[in-house]
Amino acid sequence: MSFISEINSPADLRQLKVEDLQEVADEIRAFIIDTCSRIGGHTGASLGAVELAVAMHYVFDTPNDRLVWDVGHQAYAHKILTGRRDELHTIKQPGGLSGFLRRDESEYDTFGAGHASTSLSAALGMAIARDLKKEDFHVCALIGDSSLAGGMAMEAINQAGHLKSRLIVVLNDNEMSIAPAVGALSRYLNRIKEAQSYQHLKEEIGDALGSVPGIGGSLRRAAKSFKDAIAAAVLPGALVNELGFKYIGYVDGHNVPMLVAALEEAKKVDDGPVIVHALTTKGKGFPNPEKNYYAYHATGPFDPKTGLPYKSSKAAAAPTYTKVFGDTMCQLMAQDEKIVGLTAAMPDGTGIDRVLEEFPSRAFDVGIAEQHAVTFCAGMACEGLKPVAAIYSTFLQRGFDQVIHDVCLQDLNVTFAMDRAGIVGADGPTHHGLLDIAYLRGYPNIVLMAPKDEAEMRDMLLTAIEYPGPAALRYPRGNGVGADISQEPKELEIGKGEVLRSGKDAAIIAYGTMVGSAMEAADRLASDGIQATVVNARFVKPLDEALITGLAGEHSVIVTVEEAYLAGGFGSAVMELLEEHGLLGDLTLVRLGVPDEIVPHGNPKDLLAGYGLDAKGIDSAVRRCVDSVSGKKPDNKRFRVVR
Ligand SMILES: Cc1ncc(C[n+]2csc(CCOP(=O)(O)OP(=O)(O)O)c2C)c(N)n1
Repeated sequence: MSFISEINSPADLRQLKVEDLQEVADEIRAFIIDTCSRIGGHTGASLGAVELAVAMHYVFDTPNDRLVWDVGHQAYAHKILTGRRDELHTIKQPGGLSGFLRRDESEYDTFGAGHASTSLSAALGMAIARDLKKEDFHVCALIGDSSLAGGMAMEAINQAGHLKSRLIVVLNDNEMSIAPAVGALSRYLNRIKEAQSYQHLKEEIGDALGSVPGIGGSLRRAAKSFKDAIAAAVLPGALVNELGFKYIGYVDGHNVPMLVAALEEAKKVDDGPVIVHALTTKGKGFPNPEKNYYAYHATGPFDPKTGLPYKSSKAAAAPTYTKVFGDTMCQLMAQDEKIVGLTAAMPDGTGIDRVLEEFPSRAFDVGIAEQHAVTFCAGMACEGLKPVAAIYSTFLQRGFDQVIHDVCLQDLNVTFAMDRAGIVGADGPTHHGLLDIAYLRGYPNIVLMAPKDEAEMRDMLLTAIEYPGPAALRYPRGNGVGADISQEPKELEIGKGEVLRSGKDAAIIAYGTMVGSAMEAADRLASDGIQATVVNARFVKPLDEALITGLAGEHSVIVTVEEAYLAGGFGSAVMELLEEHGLLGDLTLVRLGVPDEIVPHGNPKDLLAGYGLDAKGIDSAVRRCVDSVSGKKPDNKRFRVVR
């Protein structure tokens, strides 16, 4: 490591000669492979952007010039170059570096991200602020080819071309999203590449035709005009120039001197936005000859020599919720041809990959386009289909207005399968799915539910599909609890909870993932003579009104538990219901959930325990309330007690 051990900031990098930069990139690549082989991470995405990071920090005077990375998952080389080399081994680890970019982590992280397609809007905002303040620096956004197809990026391109502000966009084109890139834009980018190759060939072909004896001249003229028409249709000019962008490219995105030259050219464009089209290979240098594109995007720990993942020594766990969802979709789609399945660029993450394979005409990957995905489903529902949109809880935030305006307002039969609901772990604040209850609960028509285990998830999926209006189910990342999933899915009665055990001292009403912990807490309490009722709420909308008001009549302590933000969440819904019925008077109501703070990345179990969202935490909350009510110990105000 002759170069990178000496690079503690981009200023150090800029001391080097251009000829040395390829070596710097090679060292960084080796460093990333070594680090990720031990701890995993966004290995492939970051390996593909090493040379881009080196060239950008070399050409631009960072942090004075602003670099904006889209998503930020591919920016490990950027972290290494900006003073975080020695901490890279902590990336995504509890207390360690974020897996994405954060303004509070480094002055070089000019804009925080984690969700896709935001970079162009943010960069354009910075460029306009610069112009208004009459300052002078470059703003350069790096965006992947799939994120470029996201609605926000398209909207930003539209405005950037119109404003004519100085802005540099580097397109990191690897023809990949997490899965292979989809959509017409991706085809268009390929056609640009083909057209450019054609430009190089054109003269040669023309010469060859011209040499045909007798008719060569006219053949050549005809071919030239025909081919020029094709070229005009596909060269970047047709889209990019018309929209006010200059175009530089394409360039080999793994050739640092070439990238440096292209970016230097881009810096000279002072009358509007310019796009530098760099071709890269995702997972460049990854030590596995077998191309596995999912593994290339992000990996767990792997053998740095073979690239093969280390085998887990853990006993075979229950299947993941994701897998059970995908399998159940296939089962239900085989029985009902009106059901269609959809993902927004997360086929493997949502289990829709199997659906795409088995039902290619009734399954869609729309790309990074959650807003479109929701309204696309609404349209299909208008025509009598039963669309199921499998979108992570955090990414459905993008489609909020579409859920409200296009689906709920029109009471359409669309099912939202929200994977990764709750605390997701290493991906952290941008990816935790803690808000969906709050953002979906406030509008009429939608049914909201959460299963206690993977078997109930199958029932809920069928229930949601058969419900004639909008319905959403939330379920967590990771393995199920090992429930028996051999039974056929059955429809559940909408708005009916399930009493799992009865006790006189307190009632614990749990939603989704928290049901298991509530049952465990009840066992612990029972061993000390405290008898708790445990309810699996199943639905937050509509709530089981009869059951919950009944519980309030029979218990002086009610504890609600949810893996979500408290504000606007499940407990709030229960509190509102009790308030409407005038039942809060003598009741001690405690809501357990996530308080009003940013939840960091970390081990989900530990994070949940920290918020008292495990058996121990629920046990101690109930115990304190029961003691306080019985006058044994005064309440210490740790809980929000409503009297
Ligand atoms: C709104 C949103 N939807 C989905 C994702 C999940 N996601 C993270 S990276 C990624 C692929 C991005 O592809 P591209 O922009 O081409 O960059 P690459 O990873 O190929 O460098 C996806 C779909 C996300 N981060 N944000």
